[in-house]
Amino acid sequence: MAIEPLASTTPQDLPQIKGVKDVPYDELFVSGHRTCQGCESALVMRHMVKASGPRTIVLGSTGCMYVANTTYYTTPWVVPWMHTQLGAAGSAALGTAAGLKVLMRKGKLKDEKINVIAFCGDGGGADMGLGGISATLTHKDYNSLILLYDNESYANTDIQLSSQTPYGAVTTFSPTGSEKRLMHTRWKKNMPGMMATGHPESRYIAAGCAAYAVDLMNKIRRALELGGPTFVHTLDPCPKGWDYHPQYSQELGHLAVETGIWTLYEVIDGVCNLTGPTRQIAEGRKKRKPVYEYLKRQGRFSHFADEDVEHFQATVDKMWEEWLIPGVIPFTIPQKDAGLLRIDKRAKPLHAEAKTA
Ligand SMILES: Cc1ncc(C[n+]2csc(CCOP(=O)(O)OP(=O)(O)O)c2C)c(N)n1
Ligand code: SF4
Ligand SMILES: [Mg+2]
Repeated sequence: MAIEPLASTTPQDLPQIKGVKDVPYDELFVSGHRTCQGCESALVMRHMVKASGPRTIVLGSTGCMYVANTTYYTTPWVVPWMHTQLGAAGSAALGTAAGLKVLMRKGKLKDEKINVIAFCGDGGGADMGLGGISATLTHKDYNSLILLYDNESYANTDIQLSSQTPYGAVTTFSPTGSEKRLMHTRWKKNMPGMMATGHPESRYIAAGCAAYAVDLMNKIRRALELGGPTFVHTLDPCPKGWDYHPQYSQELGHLAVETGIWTLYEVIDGVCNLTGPTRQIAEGRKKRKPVYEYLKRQGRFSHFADEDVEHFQATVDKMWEEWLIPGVIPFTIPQKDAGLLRIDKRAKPLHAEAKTA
């Protein structure tokens, strides 16, 4: 017997959600998973398919959102779902979108809009699968959304360090010790900013957070409506990896944005719009909270000394005060009145400095 799509959502039509009353009733990611209590990545999955509706195919890279969501004989996915290899979200998205297009052109599938969403974690997307995602974002003839859910570690294999792990955080690969308080001192890689600046064929790149559910669902919808290859990056509090009580997940999502550590924005056809509290902060309508408010709530930062908090704060201040677009594009203008294209002649290449030292 043919299974009819759910009637309450019009598959082709994904209007922007104006308020909670507009949020679709249908749940397409339901019970039957084993994610931890308070797992925000699971909430991202739920919001993602709620926003995209039933005519969606989801492809998932290895990680918590694969393993915990596919226990033998159970699944929370109401939409078609397929596992793909850890670094393969980009190629799975492109291959599926291309396959659908061919089948429709040959008349083997009804010609209709089917949303293709491939998700990956920060390990799978920002580290291992970066090249594949980048390649997919250049193929403008194929419609797909890549969603990177970022819990700031390789969580599924017991919280290892990734390029998205924040400065100084404890992971199983970066424990604190008496010899070395901070094992990890690299700043988080700016994945959505990098995708936005480097991929002119992608019409839509965004950064969101499940704590701002309507904002996130609208970003998913806009990506799918604009079409072509698109990318959304979410910051997802993870009680196990970040070491806090599960009841605080939403609060930590809010604090990440309110302290300016995580920025909410979307880049549509090369135009950047800050959204939610990020926009209010940038416009001076809201004051940025001190980063300590966020750091002190998580066990992974409990070894921080005052100087570590100060360094964290100073780096976030720099993102907001010196970057070309606050919290988004990490270029600075060398001389305030010089215009964008003039190169600061005082800047020497690093090797030149090494020679004179
Ligand atoms: C090629 C490959 N290397 C290593 C693994 C083991 N592995 C499975 S899940 C995982 C962690 C993935 O981290 P991330 O993408 O951030 O997703 P998360 O687990 O945090 O949800 C690793 C290393 C694998 N499945 N495949
Ligand atoms: S370890 Fe973190 S990301 Fe994984 S299921 Fe638990 S809360 Fe979610
Ligand atoms: Mg991860």
